[in-house]
Amino acid sequence: MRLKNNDLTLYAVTDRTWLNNRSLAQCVEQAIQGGVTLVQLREKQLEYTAFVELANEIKQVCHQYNVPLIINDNLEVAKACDADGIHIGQSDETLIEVRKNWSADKIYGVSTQTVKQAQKAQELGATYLGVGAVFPTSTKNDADDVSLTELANIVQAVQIPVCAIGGINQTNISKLYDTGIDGVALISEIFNQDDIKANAQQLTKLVEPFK
Ligand code: TZP
Ligand code: MG
Repeated sequence: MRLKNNDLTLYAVTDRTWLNNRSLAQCVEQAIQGGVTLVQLREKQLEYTAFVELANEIKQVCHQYNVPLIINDNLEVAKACDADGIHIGQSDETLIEVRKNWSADKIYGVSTQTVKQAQKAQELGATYLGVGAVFPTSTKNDADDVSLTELANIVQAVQIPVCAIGGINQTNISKLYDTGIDGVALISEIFNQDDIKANAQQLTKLVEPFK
């Protein structure tokens, strides 16, 4: 599945911290039913076999709703489950290496924090950029800060779509309306919820200005 227009609007990045007796597949399905447009499976600890198994399960849910699945930072897993794309950070395997070892028609997302990094990622064939952390977050301890001015500058400097990430919630999301981004990537605001679907439905109204 390719990245379609508006797929970055409400981007859910997974975290199993808040499952509360639910499976990740159930949580992802509720998020999609609430209006999530893109899913990234982000697993920092899982070993290969368990990661592939989970990825296959999550892909089945995503594809049932025509939502692309992106794998965070693990090309072997992305290939094994035939995901729709991969998301890499600045300290991960380079975009050049990753693109060399996978199909050209896959989605390649890259985390960037500066205009220079953003321009380079675009030049090397990134499909979209994730920029952040735009607000304080307790989900990723080593996240760098990106000002809203730098975020807007990045949007201006590239032609590929850009989403913001980091500490975004229903209260602060409107601060991003003037930056020109195509959408938001959320972890805790999607998954740290008792009613993931109802909350995502609320979020879909708040992301309308990004379309
Ligand atoms: N990259 C930059 S900030 C961040 C990542 C993965 C964490 C975002 O999580 P949350 O819960 O939406 O603040
Ligand atoms: Mg990474």
